[in-house]
Amino acid sequence: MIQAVAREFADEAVRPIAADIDRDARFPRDTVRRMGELGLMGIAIPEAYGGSGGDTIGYVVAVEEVAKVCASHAAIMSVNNSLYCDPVAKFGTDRQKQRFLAPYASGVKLGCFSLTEPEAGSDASNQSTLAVRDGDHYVLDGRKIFVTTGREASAALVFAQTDRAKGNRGISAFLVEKGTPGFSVVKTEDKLGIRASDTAELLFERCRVPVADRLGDEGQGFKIAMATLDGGRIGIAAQAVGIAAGAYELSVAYARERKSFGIPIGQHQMVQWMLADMATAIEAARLLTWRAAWLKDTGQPFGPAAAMAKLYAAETAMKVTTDAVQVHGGYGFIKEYQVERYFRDAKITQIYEGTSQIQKLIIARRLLHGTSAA
Ligand code: COS
Repeated sequence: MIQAVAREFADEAVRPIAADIDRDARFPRDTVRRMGELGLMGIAIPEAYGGSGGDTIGYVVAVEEVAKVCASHAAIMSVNNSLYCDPVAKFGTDRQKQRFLAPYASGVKLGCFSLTEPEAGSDASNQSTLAVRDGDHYVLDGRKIFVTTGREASAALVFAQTDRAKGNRGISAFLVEKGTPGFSVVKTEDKLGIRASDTAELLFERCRVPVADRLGDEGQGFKIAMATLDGGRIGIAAQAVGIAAGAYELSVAYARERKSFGIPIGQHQMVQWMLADMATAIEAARLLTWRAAWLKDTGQPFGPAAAMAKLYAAETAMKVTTDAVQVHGGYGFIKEYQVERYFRDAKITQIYEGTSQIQKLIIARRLLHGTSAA
């Protein structure tokens, strides 16, 4: 049912605007609000906290349907569901959930996740942002970059050092609302892909955050970030599957209709070869994604499975969209045919929420430490 809702919404409401919002780098406020009304912004969050009471499987099938049509909408959806609502639901106090979860899981407000810094990308524990305790507050100072939905969000989950000497065990997590003095958005990036989703730089200058708004214990922040990204990567895998599937569908349609040497190009073996490879890789990526989602839903360890799904799906999205442009030939290179948007959107799935290289590192570490890859 969730899949059908997402598919119908994406076809009817998103498809007509997808090219325009990409071209103009325009955040799609109306359709994002409608995603909230349809229950797509907090799919796996309990209904008591504004969510849909679904599960991770429901979440990934919905993300795939939306990404098939517009990867920007899928990115906005994925960040709110997995990187913001999920950790607040998992680590928040009841009071925090009332204020920082219910309006977000229902999509009335948007949340974002703010970990990355100029010197802390893949090396995520190398945080410079400081949170210094001052009575019943912390004072935050620092700069965060590449924050998806950073400009549009009403609250950010922010990671900062509370005790630099303790390294990753000295990082803590904070929920900070927009409008808090000292918290500002200083830049929005102009990007290659997912152009309708905003990617912002956030600045914290003597920003006072109540101790009550710290998520989890002091020093637990890095583990919260890592556990959150484990789940987030399943959503990005689903986004990558959707991007690949969308480009593949365009390619099949084009291969049926475009003629060369007197026959539809789909009858040429070299085109068939590309389409068959695309379909096979997409199916494999989808199954890895569903498997990771199922492991999460059934309470089993899922980090390496999520890394495998994200790695394979992202590489598949890049390969499939590259071949999809190739199937379209010169028409694939021009904006009118849409497929170039999928090609540009695919690239970020190999980078954000851990590059493909970081996914390999996570998978290899688990293998070498002798535990199951699941
Ligand atoms: N869940 C819970 N805890 C985890 C964890 C996970 N998935 N992964 C690591 N941890 C814990 C470890 O158990 C360790 O705890 P102790 O210090 O108590 O032993 C701690 O975190 C540090 O782990 P580790 O030594 O593995 O950290 P590293 O600095 O080597 O970093 C990687 C590990 C590279 C995997 C991590 O930094 C990473 O994921 N980087 C990519 C970040 C990313 O995805 N950025 C995108 C941001 S969103 S666009």
